[in-house]
Amino acid sequence: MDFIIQTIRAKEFYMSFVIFDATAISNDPYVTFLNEQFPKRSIQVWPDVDDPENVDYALVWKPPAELFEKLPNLKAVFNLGAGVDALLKSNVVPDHLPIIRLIDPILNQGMVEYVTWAVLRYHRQLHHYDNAQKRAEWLKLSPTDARTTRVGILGLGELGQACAQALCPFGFKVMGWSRSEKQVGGVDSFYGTDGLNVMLGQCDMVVCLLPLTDETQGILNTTLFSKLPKGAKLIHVARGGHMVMDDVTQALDEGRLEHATLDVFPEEPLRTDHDFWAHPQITITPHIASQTLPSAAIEIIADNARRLEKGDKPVGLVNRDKGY
Ligand code: NDP
Ligand code: OXD
Repeated sequence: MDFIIQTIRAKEFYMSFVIFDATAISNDPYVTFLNEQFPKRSIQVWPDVDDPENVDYALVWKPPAELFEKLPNLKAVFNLGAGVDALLKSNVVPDHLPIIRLIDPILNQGMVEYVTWAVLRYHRQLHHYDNAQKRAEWLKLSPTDARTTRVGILGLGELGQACAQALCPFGFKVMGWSRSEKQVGGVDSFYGTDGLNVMLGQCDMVVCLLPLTDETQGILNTTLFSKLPKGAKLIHVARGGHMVMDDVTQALDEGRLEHATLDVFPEEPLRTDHDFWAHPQITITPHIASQTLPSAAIEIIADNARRLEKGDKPVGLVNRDKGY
């Protein structure tokens, strides 16, 4: 046993990491927390890499192709976020390398906070009170009943399930749609095309938490909106590519959608002259529904790196065929 532990420690001693987050203000926090986890190991920030042949693990968000061309002996790639659509689409990661996405309770918590805020805001009609305040109008609306308010979540994975479970205690009727059937306490599970149609017909609010894949690209379109009860609300926190923007505008104009809370857009940042910014029935946030927290992410990645060194399966291994 001592020998095994010593072998693992010895292997860890040689573990070497490269970090690159294209959107981070600074990669320093990742370096600091990784150093705490693996003191004295080689931790470098791309492109300043002294010994490219010896790098074992890359921690990346939107990396350049060159990174993979110049690091020939990588053992695995850690995605510094939950969604791997950009990484898979860029096709830069060699086929033989495992990609591990971020499954992190702190990321779940961030999404739970955002989705709960958006659902409660609609439930308590605060979007109407926000607009009334702008008109200096003392508007008093009839109260709504959580027990008759139905929330449907597209994507009942890590984030979708966490949000569904957080909404149940408020008394909402919570439903979720996924590829496979789920057993989540208090949540009605729907799957397949038929399941989607049945669920949509009952959604006063629909939350999108699907991964962006060939199958889900453009799913938030006129066809989907036409299946919702009139006046439904949309909370979109997945990826911009799910949403057909003109169809959102049309659904709002026709009253199919009453309001939309949008965190993600096909082109980010959203153009400053885009109509959505001033639309009275749209709330915009700049892709912040849940952001990777370096301290938390590094704990998860370090645990996974140790698993890989021991020959164990990491948590969050991406299925490239499925695209998530
Ligand atoms: P998961 O992979 O854990 O869950 C994805 C869910 O979507 C699963 O339930 C899966 O079904 C379902 N699904 C996938 N494809 C289909 C399909 N064709 N039909 C029906 N259901 C489908 O992902 P996460 O919950 O971790 O993350 C979801 C997405 O959230 C990420 O991909 C990312 O785009 C987005 N995100 C956005 C953030 C933001 O700040 N706005 C932050 C973090 C993530 P099954 O379980 O049956 O496979
Ligand atoms: C993610 C994101 O996928 O921040 O983690 O969008």
